[in-house]
Amino acid sequence: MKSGFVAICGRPNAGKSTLMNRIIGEKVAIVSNKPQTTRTKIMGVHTTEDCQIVLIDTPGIHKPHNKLGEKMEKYIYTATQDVDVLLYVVDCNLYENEYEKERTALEGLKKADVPVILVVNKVDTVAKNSLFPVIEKLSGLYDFAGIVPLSARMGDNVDALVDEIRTHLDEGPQFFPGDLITDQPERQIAAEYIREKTLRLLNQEIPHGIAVEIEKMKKKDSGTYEILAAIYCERQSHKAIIIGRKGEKLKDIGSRARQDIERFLGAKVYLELWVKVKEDWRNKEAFMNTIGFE
Ligand SMILES: Nc1nc2c(ncn2[C@@H]2O[C@H](COP(=O)(O)OP(=O)(O)OP(=O)(O)O)[C@@H](O)[C@H]2O)c(=O)[nH]1
Ligand SMILES: [Mg+2]
Repeated sequence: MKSGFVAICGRPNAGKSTLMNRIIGEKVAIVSNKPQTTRTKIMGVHTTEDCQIVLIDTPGIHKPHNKLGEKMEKYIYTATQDVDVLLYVVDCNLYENEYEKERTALEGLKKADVPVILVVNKVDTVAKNSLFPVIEKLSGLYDFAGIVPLSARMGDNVDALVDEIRTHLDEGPQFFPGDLITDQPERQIAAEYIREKTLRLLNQEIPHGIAVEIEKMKKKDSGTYEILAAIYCERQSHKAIIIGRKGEKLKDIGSRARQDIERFLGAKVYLELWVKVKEDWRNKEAFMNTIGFE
């Protein structure tokens, strides 16, 4: 049996969470087209007969602007310690001035001192011949242990990445039971699905100031789950936008989140959402700790 820990790193929006979900075959990390979607480290486990790959999805590497950002930076740092392999994910649609940003981000990962596999993602969005110069330039930024172009969204060439990871793993124990897919409790996944819908249905800066807390989650005898959740935002004016005209926006967020939660739990869900204001919470340590950013 081969086994090992693999951290997934890269700049915001590169497709790290999409890739992890794709490898493990379940949506345990939320995905959106807004940067800084992932805020903590999330484990996803891929187990086959002779191999167990423990993936750790991390927040996108960026300069922190608040205490939440600083916490995210710490999550990236701790996730990259004591792993066997690092995946560095890049969106292949790079502007000239972005290579330098990739180089800087890679420099920060050097301390981990493990093989780094470059994942050139979103190849479904470009023509093959325009990919070669991108790969060539990226390969000059770091002494990568391997380079795999793929599409996390479409699934193209993801098997090749799994094979590449395996070649860098040693013999080892199966760390987790074969049916375990994540370390995220159901409550946390439910909260994240709700936050994902706010990211997708709201614009500009509002979603970045949103936190979701599950206040109650109870399975009734009938098998139905009763979930009560609070959506925190940073301003009274944001609260009005999240609720929307006649409550339409909140309803939309709720019904989409409910569908995802039902699919994940394999059960019917009754979901009730409340919107609350907590000014500047992204700089309030105590509040962040109570909602799970410890
Ligand atoms: N076309 C295409 N889009 C992709 C691919 N992989 C991811 N995306 C999209 O890219 C966006 C960002 O994906 P995420 O998986 O949230 O990216 P991330 O790197 O986890 O982002 P952060 O958590 O913010 O750091 C989403 O809109 C995805 O649907 C891909 O292979 N092809
Ligand atoms: Mg992510």
